[in-house]
Amino acid sequence: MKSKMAWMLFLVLFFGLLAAAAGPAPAQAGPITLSYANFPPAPTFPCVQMERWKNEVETRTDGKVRVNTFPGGTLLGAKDMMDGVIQGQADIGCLCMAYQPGRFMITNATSLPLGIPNARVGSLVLWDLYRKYRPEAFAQVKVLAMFTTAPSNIMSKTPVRSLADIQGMDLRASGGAAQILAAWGANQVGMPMSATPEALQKGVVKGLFSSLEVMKDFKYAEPCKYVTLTDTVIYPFSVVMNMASWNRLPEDVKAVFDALAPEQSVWTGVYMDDHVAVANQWSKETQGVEFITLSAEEKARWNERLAPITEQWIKDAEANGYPGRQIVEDIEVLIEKHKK
Ligand code: 3IO
Repeated sequence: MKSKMAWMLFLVLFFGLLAAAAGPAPAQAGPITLSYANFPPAPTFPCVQMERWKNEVETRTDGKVRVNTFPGGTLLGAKDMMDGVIQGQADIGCLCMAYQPGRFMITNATSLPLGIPNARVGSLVLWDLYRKYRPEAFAQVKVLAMFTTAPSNIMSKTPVRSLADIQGMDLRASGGAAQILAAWGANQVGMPMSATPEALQKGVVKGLFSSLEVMKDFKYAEPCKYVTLTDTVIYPFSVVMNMASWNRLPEDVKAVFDALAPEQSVWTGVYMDDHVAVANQWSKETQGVEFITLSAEEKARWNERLAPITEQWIKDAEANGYPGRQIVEDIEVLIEKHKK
């Protein structure tokens, strides 16, 4: 009798330890909970698309998945996003690829001055480019969406009506957009969007170069009473997921995320284009912002300065082992395709 009890105790302990060593059971009782990090404040477009993705996922999985969102850099900051997600500090993160230009060579080619007309087209082009090349830069993560801003324009405290006005002006941008500012003769100051309100406020910069919805969402229309319309160059974004977190998901949830990826990309582009229109009207009507259009001759001078940028990028890309010319041609073809 006694030995039977001891034997049972042994069995219980043995299998108990075995179970503990194997880790938690894969079938969870409650919902699967995922953290989603974002760098700018909640009212801005990267966070608006994040909340939309969260709602779609929670609805389409019938509550099987819960997404906890962290806007404003509360979980990961602008430049820590990719590595933070790779290391598992967040399950999901939204990042602007322009903040690490060399790291995302292929996808950042969308921020060459190739004439992407709006965020809807930009997002479709970027998504297709990603799907064609499957860049090594994303080998350690699962990509959940890719989208772009609308083309960039100059927002400034003093008016920029000609190339002469912009010479040496301290203007904030990042990545491909920063190169374009430099080509126009501005003193480009590189920093993420999330650092810009303070830089503007302290006078470290006299303006910025980005998509115009920020005039409303960051209230830049208060210090920046002038917009110079250049409609040049987008900023590319991606949403990435930690690979182990992805691998842990059940197949039906993976299918929901995969189906949502291209939809989310276009949704964000369309939201951005619509929101730029809203912000422009708000800037003009309630903030007294002047919108400056360059004459055709003046715009030709600005464009002339940009002519060498793409050829130089192709050279650099090919020197680094990327099919630079093919990438540029693909982007040009995709722009025409998605414009229709
Ligand atoms: C951007 C980044 C964060 C929040 C709103 C935004 N609108 C446009 C951008 C593009 C960008 O990343 C940048 O740095 O200009």
